[in-house]
Amino acid sequence: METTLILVKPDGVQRGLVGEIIGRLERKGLRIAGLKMVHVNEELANKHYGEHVGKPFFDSLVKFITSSPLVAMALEGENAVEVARNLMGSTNPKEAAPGTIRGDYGLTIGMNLIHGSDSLESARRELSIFFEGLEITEYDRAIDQWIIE
Ligand code: DAT
Ligand code: MG
Repeated sequence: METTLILVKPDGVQRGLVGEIIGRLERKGLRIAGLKMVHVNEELANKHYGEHVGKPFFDSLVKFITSSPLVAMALEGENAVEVARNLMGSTNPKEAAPGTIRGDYGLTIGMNLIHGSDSLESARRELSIFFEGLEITEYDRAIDQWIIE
């Protein structure tokens, strides 16, 4: 079972799309293992987006992600990393398929509503940035017998 880090970015929170976005991931069958609102500061943003340091869009990315609170979520399930990425859609909402979160709600690349870890390794690193041990919870859901073979 994988756990991935999802962020409903500041634009998603400001636009009142938190419930819609989390609902889509939840209805897919993924389990919420941790959830909180965070106003990210510059230090945390630099850590989270470390791989993008030096890229032309880095400064505006940090400005955006620190501009207003976001909702951070640890999401668990079989192939959770890939499944969540598929539900999100391509990075640029202009190219994201209809039916995906970015495809349905986004217009420009700078405001693409959602972050999802791109690999298990990134997920482990990013989850440790946003969550401490007890904030990620193990529990059984009765419904899982109807979701997981
Ligand atoms: P993703 O969020 O799909 O994993 P990424 O890790 O390549 O995409 O980039 C992180 C974020 O940075 C992305 O969600 C939006 C922003 N970004 C990426 N490429 C960009 C570009 N060419 N111009 C402006 N913003 C960009
Ligand atoms: Mg990425």
